[in-house]
Amino acid sequence: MQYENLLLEEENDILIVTINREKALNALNTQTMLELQRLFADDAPHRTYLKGVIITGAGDRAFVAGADIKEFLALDAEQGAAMAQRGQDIFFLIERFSKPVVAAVNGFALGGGCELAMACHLRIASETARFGQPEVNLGIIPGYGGTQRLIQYIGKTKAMELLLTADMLHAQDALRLGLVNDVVPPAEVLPKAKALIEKIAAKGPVAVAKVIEAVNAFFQYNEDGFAREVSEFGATTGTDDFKEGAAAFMEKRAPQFSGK
Ligand code: CO8
Repeated sequence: MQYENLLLEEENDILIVTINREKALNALNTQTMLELQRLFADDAPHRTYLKGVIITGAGDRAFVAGADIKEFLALDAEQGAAMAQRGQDIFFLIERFSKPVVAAVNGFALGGGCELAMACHLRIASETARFGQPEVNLGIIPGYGGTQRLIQYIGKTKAMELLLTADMLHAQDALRLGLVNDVVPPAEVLPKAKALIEKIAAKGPVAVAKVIEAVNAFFQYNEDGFAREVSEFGATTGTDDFKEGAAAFMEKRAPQFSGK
């Protein structure tokens, strides 16, 4: 299969997927999301020999700096909700993949980027990584599962603070809070992610798949929360606040929100 925005390479039966839009800090545009969908729905499941998958970002600045803000400027509420639903469905494919999926977080993991990392089973962060859900800066809320998975990983207290303030976490704080599995120097991120997958590859493959299913099942009661996130995301995309927040980002200025 052909991919434009994903670089795929296999090394020792580990699939390394690089989100390759370095100039836009690897922001997830529609094409990239479609390619992630194709990869996890139609391609990777047929590579039955794989030990696991690593997802990382091109360059040394960003894992993924979010959904591509330039693409969703003109969305109305209905289109916004539909886009959030599609994104959630794609991230569920990753979360439910039967082999371990490790995020190798090499820089900013913001908004949809933090949500992508959280949909992976494990996260190895570079010392330079930064995590956050800055959507409120734009006048919207997370739409790819961030309001649900952030609570699952770090608890309601800190999740509420990060979602409301848009503050970013340094890698060591992400480790302390349980958002990531390990923090290593930048050059060690990929080797560490590979070593983790190699370790798991020595275990029983059926058992590994069943652990993933069983752990995911613990959170099923939260699925209403995901649906609520979709509808609330849709509601925020239709607002003047979002138009102003997104315009301010593009014009590199502070937003003046009207609350409408
Ligand atoms: N989308 C599009 N372009 C982006 C994004 C993004 N999320 N992030 C960065 N870029 C672009 C910048 O516009 C800039 O492009 P250009 O060179 O053409 O001006 C380039 O990448 C480099 O960025 P900066 O110049 O801003 O680099 P800095 O080092 O000054 O800042 C930051 C780095 C702090 C990461 C900054 O780029 C930033 O704040 N980015 C936006 C982060 C953000 O708000 N992310 C959340 C987006 S919303 C989201 O993810 C919602 C998910 C759910 C969506 C549901 C369906 C629609």
